[in-house]
Amino acid sequence: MKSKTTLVILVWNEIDAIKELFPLIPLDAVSETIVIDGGSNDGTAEFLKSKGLKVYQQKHRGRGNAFIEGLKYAKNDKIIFFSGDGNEDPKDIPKVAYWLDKGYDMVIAGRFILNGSQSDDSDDPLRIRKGGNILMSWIANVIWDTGVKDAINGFRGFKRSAMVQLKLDAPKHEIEIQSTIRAAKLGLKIKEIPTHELLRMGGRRKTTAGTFTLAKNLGIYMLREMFNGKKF
Ligand SMILES: Nc1nc2c(ncn2[C@@H]2O[C@H](COP(=O)(O)OP(=O)(O)OP(=O)(O)O)[C@@H](O)[C@H]2O)c(=O)[nH]1
Ligand SMILES: [Mg+2]
Repeated sequence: MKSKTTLVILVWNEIDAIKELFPLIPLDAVSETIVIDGGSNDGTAEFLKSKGLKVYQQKHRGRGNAFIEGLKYAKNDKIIFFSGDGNEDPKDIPKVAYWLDKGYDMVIAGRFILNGSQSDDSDDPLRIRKGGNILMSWIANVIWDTGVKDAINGFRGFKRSAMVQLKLDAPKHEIEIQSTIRAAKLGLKIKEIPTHELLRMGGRRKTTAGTFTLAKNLGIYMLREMFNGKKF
């Protein structure tokens, strides 16, 4: 059954991945699919437009801003964010929609629940990003009782009213942990479902920051959440 949900596909120069991924996305599981494009110049936007999708050009740069702008353009009261790089399993989109339909405020596709579940570290020379993600998620759970094993994965859905309450303002990759922490602070209903992160289907990682810089930036956002309480 079609869920009254908007699927927001986030892309920035993902032509190789999106050509392979697009046929696998279950568009008929949701009632609207839109694209937030971060300024592609490799034909990604044109390809998706040719498939009949509405493509919005991002006004402000950064993956966090793509989430924030996606919320504005989505027409439904439930919204799922999905990356167009092949890392996220499109088969899990209907599962996220299912739990949103069940009334959850935020549904996270978590990479660290299933045995053997992985996060794609293939572009991380030290292969430590998965460990870092698990550690950051554990810390967030200890401090804010998030109840989730993966506070960081971007593949997630929100009830619109819940996402609005979170007043998200992280411009880059810190948006996910900010949303998890704030949802926990507000006592929102969070569901984590198991997913397998797949390997990128092509192209390159968009963050130029290395693993340590990313970890530092996440840390800064976590510190900020320690001091702001519920005032955001
Ligand atoms: N619209 C938009 N999409 C972005 C932006 N930055 C990254 N993305 C997309 O978000 C998804 C994830 O970006 P990545 O840079 O691969 O980040 P990541 O998934 O954390 O990194 P990996 O673990 O290496 O895959 C991809 O589909 C990107 O094209 C942005 O500024 N705007
Ligand atoms: Mg990725």
